[in-house]
Amino acid sequence: QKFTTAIVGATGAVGQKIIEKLVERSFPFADLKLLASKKSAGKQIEVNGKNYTIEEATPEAFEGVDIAFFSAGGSISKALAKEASKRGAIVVDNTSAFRMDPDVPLVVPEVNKQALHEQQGIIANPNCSTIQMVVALEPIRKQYGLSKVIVSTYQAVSGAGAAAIHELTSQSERIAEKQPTSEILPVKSEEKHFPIAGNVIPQIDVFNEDGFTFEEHKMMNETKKIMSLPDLSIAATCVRVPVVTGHSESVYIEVEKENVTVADIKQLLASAEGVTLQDDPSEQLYPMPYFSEDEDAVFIGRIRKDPSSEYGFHMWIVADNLLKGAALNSIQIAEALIDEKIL
Ligand code: 11C
Repeated sequence: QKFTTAIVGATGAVGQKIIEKLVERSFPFADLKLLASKKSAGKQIEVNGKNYTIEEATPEAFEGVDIAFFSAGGSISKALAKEASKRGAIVVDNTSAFRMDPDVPLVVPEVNKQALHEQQGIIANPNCSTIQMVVALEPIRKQYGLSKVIVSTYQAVSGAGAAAIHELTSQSERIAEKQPTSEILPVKSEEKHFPIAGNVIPQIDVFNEDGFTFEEHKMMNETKKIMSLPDLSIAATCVRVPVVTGHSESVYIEVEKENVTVADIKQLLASAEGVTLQDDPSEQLYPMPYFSEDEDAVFIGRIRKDPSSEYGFHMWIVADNLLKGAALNSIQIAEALIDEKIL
């Protein structure tokens, strides 16, 4: 069976990766509808040797569509996702528009594939920094329980879009001048902007009244929802670093069982779905974003026992934020919908 597949935001960074991955993974698409804003309508994109014309994303464009990947920003998803599902499509939404809606499953297939059976037309793809963390935490939770998570992120600029990538690369070329123009980071709509080349910025998205940013809230709330752990003790600090692609995370966890060793955790993660263990200090083997680009796996290393907590462990988690953090996870959701005979 083949499926009429739409991609909303086909010209964007994630949209392009979705197209690449659909082809690479031989996703069974029959017709492909590439949708974008009016500005991009009429442009041609070649997919697997065939030319497709971009159409404007309108409610009517979803007639006959079986599955629609949305990656064009929250306001487009809010305007069109329900229109698509009303016309019979299952929507996999890559924005934060519906993630915390109790009627919308928030899915990372390695963790909570079963939640897909509760779908009512829209499935949310989590935030990139959340996805890579829960892939690492779920096997540990299953085996040893999980009571606490403290995460600090080192997030690549591609998470903030093509303009942020340009800001980093153009500032890097002129780093000696120390007079960079900054218009995008940390948040385009904010009053102040700061250089990212030669800097780290402890702000991703806007601040909440409690002093945490929206990105930090996403990590905390989405993790609880995906892992079905509403009472999990979790806190996040999200930081932008001068890396183009690949989010890194320093994660402290506490397990519930006694006498768990580093060797136990390494053994568990070595065979965990979606994980590549890179952990050998004697060989200087640990994950780095430079080497995670274009890779599907979530890389884990630097696993250590906490010196003062019987239940505490530290680890370092890296993944390509545009792939497992976005395009790849969306397609894995669609593949799981087919496997589970929902699509
Ligand atoms: C970043 N995590 O790195 C953000 C990008 O909610 O899907 C992803 C935003 C989202 O800036």
